[in-house]
Amino acid sequence: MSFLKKITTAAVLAFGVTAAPASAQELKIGLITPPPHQWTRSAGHLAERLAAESEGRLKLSVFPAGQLGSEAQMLQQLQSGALDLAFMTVGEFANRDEEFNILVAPYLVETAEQAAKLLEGPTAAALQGKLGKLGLKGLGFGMAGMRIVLLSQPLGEEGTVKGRKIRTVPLASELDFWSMAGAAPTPLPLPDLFDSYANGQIDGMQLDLEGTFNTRYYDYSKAVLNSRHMIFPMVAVASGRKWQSLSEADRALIERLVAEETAAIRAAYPKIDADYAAKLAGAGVQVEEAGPEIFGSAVASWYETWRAKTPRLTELEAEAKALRGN
Ligand code: 3HB
Repeated sequence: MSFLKKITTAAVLAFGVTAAPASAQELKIGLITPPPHQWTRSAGHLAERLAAESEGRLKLSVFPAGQLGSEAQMLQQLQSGALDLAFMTVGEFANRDEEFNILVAPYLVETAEQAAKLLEGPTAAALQGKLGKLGLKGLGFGMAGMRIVLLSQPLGEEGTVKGRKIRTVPLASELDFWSMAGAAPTPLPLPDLFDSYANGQIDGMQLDLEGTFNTRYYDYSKAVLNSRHMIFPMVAVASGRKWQSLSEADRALIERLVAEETAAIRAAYPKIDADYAAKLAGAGVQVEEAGPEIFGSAVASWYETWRAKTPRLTELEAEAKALRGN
């Protein structure tokens, strides 16, 4: 073997580089979640599978932690074709189409298993069908863990979140819910959350067990309340513009692999929630059970308002009721 060939072989072994065909197409996926988050791991897994199954023709680069900007900016990039794929929260969709708000209705379901099933149901499919008018191609729903509440100070005597400044996702229905609970909702996207909490600009947040452990929000919290009060869907989308330019075979491949990835995410979250509950317990964090009473009368008020605003909510409630079996 020539010296040059030896060096090249060594480099390939060292960096695991496989020669991409000359026609390799570069695709980008954007997310706001940090590297340890399941959505980011799943995006990495999708990249590996796309490379393998397209035999190196499709190369997907992953941009986590809001590297490409906020979700509002990512949505614009998807619409212009500057970004190819994204795993997004429902925030930006809800801001453009009121019906997406219903996915975060309080206490729709009781478990992450039921949340996964709800996101496989007809109402979720109907909402996915509406993404086309936003210049996107919907590729399926993933999810994160059930929502919990963290507070920098314990619940007071009255046992509610009233009067606290609480971080929400920038989403009308969540703002409404917290206002109805007598709190002061403060919309903050995930990448901006740590500094605001650590600096005391907010008194609490709604998040999930995964983020609580990975970002060590428990260090700043006197109460970690396992309220499981909402589900938290993820929407996998492609740029509609980019989609048009792909070959039929590539579209079919991407569609299949993203559907498999989102299905794996939905299936994984019951265990992810349980694993992070165990990790928090292992770190000595006391996670308390908390029921809807911590929100005062917000649940009833929220349904009254949002049933009138979005008739489709009633359909989703019926699906959820059947899943809960109560
Ligand atoms: C959030 O609370 O903003 C959030 C949480 C996730 C994933 C994405 C966003 O687990």
